[in-house]
Amino acid sequence: MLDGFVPWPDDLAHRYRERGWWAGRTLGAELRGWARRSGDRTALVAGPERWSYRDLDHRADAVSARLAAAGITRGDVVVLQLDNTASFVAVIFGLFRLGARPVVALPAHRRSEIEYFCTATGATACLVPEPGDGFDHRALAEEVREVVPTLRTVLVVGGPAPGVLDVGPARPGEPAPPAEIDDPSDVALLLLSGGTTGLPKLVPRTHDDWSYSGRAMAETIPYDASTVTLVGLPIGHNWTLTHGMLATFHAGGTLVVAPSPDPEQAFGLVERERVTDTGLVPGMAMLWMSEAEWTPHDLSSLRRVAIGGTKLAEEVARAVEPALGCRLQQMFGMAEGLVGFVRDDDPDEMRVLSQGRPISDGDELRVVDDTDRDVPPGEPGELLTRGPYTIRGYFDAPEHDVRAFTRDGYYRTGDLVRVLPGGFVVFEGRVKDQINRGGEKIAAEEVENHLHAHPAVRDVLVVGVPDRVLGERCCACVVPEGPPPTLAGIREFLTGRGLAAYKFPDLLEIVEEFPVTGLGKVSKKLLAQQVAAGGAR
Ligand code: J2J
Repeated sequence: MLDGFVPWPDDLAHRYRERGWWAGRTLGAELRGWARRSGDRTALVAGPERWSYRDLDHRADAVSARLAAAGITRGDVVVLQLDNTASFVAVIFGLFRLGARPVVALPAHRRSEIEYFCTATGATACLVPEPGDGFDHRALAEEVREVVPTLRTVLVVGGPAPGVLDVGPARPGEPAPPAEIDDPSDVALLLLSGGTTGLPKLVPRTHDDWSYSGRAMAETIPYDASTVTLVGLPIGHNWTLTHGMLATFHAGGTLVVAPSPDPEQAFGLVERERVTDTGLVPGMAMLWMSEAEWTPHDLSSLRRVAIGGTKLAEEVARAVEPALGCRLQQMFGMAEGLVGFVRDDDPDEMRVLSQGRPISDGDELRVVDDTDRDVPPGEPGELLTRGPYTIRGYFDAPEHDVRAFTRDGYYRTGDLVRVLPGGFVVFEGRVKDQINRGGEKIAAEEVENHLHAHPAVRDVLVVGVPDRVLGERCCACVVPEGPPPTLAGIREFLTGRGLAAYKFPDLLEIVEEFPVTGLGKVSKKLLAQQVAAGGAR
């Protein structure tokens, strides 16, 4: 078992197994089962690659053997920073088989994040993409290796070439893969939390619980062997990995991986592969809707478009079905676990107004006020949740867990919601110190900590500003020290600090001081309101 993992209490674990939610199979074993069941069917399409379930199964074994030959062993933590490719899928299943746990990083992450993931977990290896998107991930990982003693191995993932981790099937004479791990209650991978603190927290997910989340999605949406899902958002997000990859494989469908969800890339694939399902953040859904009007591509295979990650405005929600000619599937979720969506046959008003209902009978939801008392039904409050695929603690973060979980194990989501009759959840806002920029989550404190080191910054607060397309943009409100910094200067400074660019402020407000509440406490809420109203000066 991974040190720093908080298991479910025995009685609940027992219940989850008894109900069949935890199937008792590792993800490596699941893949073997899928290959037995759907061997020749197409599991995966990505760029020039088109793999059957059997191909994927063989490649996962070959990758497991090659990782072992490169010195990566069971129990190791490995930072996986790959883009949307077939290789990603072969490698993650290779790691599952080997029992090495990936920290699923995003290609956008830079030194600040990668170094932290390695240090926090004692990672022994970084797996990076071949150069191609104008950034040298290998050089970055090598830099990190200089300063993180546990990090022994940096491997580029790609084709058969010296020093590159090949994802092709085993060649004659190659060593057999090591024995496969067989404990489904162990941690399979570490996802990244949206974060509310200076350093992002890691989310340990077990084979049992994570696999179940994908299976529960496949069963409730429902997906079947005719399902063809398209993943265009970064594949390293829990959403794309579960609603896209795992749920599709559980159903025996086909996963199509696109480099981006942009209509220019995606529409041709929808037509060619007869895509039935995809997931989009609201801003991208709006782009799909406007491009769908004149595209020469045939989108008629689409059955539903799942939209989530950040709140979908009601007027956009109402326009989705006429514009795209398929079902709107509002969806919510979190790397920590709980996922919900509206079903195809839910009442129209709920499909438009709510973000859906949980996928499992095992999901327990409470809505509470700021003293942790349940609010009356239908009233807004903070959403707390626990269940068969919601973590009981972050990785190695006992002090943070005291705040992030209740004593009886509910995760405090930081989301303000109302739960309507029928269990439909409506997202109303947030109590957590986070900016949701088009579905990408930014912990304000993380950016503030970096900006505190800027010589022209005496004090800084980072707040979200409403935005029609992204939902929110990121605004740095700076009390300057001497001549005020510029936005370009701040962004350059953060580049130098090795922060991922999606966290950079979009806006800069120079202020003399921050607004305070009646009790004299600095108020981010007031500051955000002032900025939104057209300036905080
Ligand atoms: C408002 N806020 C939402 C929605 C998520 C499926 C779907 C999404 C995620 C995800 C995921 C929202 N309306 N429809 O992991 O499996 C905000 C909430 C939530 C946070 C989690 C999945 N859907 N959110 O977005 O870990 O604030 O997961 O707590 O990135 O996104 O973010 P993340």
